[in-house]
Amino acid sequence: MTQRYVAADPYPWPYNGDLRPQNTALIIIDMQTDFCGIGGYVDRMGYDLSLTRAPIEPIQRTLAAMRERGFHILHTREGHRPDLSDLPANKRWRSRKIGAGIGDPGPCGRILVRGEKGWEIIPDLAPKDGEPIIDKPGKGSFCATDLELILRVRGIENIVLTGITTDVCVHTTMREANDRGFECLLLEDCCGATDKDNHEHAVKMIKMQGGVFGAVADSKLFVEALA
Ligand code: C5J
Repeated sequence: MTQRYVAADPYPWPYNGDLRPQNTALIIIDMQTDFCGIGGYVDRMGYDLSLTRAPIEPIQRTLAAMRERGFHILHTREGHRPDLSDLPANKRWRSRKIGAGIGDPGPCGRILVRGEKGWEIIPDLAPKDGEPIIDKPGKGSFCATDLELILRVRGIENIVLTGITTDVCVHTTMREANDRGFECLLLEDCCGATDKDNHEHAVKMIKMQGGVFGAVADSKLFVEALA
């Protein structure tokens, strides 16, 4: 086997140098209008959209490089059934408390409800035919979804994580994947949070204990390693 590594922190990734399109997936998490578009959930909560929009271009470049080389590409969307039967009462209560009630009407339709305008993935990162989209009711992409089954059926061992938000859905997904034995890499510039410090601390946490959840790199280093 030809070994291939990304110059990641705190170790060259993947740990065994087995980086191939056949065993490696890019997961793009929740790049939806609700998290990075005007009038969406994050905007309604009053956060600075430039922070959650910052990863759009780096993800576009990474996505193009990985599509070109035939890597597996998956997308996720956070959202709830229109009847809200999968929305825990405490999640709804907390979102209403901050003025952006999940399920309530807003400029982009009902907030975080499947089928609404705000719930759609932004056109800049639109999925292509054949790229699975995982609809999830929670923060982690493995909770109440068929993501693990799809990854196992495809023989995926390595996961490259991108999307928003670094400290919430991306981190939760990375932890879930790591616990299931997947070898994870987070691309720092391909993620963003509603708070800059939270983004930085979330990245730092990955690297503790020798890479407790995996490793971190930036997209330039990653794409160079694919060349
Ligand atoms: C949040 C997410 N932050 N996609 N969702 O509620 O991170």
